[in-house]
Amino acid sequence: MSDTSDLFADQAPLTGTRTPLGPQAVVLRGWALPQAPALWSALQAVVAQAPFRHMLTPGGQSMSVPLTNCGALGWTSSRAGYRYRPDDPDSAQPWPAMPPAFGRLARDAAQAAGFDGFAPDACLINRYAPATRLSLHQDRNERDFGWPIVSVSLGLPAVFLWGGARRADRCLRVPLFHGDVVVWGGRDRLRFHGVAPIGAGRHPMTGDRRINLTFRKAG
Ligand code: MD3
Ligand code: FE
Repeated sequence: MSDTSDLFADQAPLTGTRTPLGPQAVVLRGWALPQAPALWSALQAVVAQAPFRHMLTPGGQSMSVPLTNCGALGWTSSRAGYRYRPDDPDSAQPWPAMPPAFGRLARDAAQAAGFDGFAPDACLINRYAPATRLSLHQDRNERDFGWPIVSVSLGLPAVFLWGGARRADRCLRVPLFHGDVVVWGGRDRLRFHGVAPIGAGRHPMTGDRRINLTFRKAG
């Protein structure tokens, strides 16, 4: 487990810049920084209603990254497979509503990246502890791949792995910091991607965690 505090040193001068990852994928550096405290407090209300939990993979393993959802639909994994559902399987209640600050940020970031009219109905929330990772995968459980995905990083930094159309394609390693927003759409929507093991560290807002919000139009 590497210490990533050195990564923080490079963060401030990047704020406000754009890092293109592909023809239709871009990192908006620090885009969410002004909203971060509001996002954090809205998140506390979401997790009070729908706590983070380790879901089972279709193969029966416990996922190392605990997750929860808000919005009309939530992404779930179980022995039966991956699917979006309107209810939290743990409580049998609807997922918490999408906080207005979440929906606005996702719409505005999508627009800034050239995708007008993005109205996400699902927000998947991943929580990473140091040493946890997300292995290479594609996101293909959504109905219409024409809509982009918007991701917001909070807390500890991560190295995002950005691959190609095939699993074996080489990955670009992209550092993502607190407040960074990434928008992926069009031809880049089905690329393989993952998250390298999180390094040890402490962030003033999240403690020793990284939180990632991913906004999707799933239904
Ligand atoms: C690129 N989450 O939940 S963010 C996921 O940081 C996921 O928690 C990562 O991959 C995380 O599925 C990466 C965003 C992300 C989401 C969907 C994508 C990147 C994507 C779909 C296509 C290409
Ligand atoms: Fe993904």
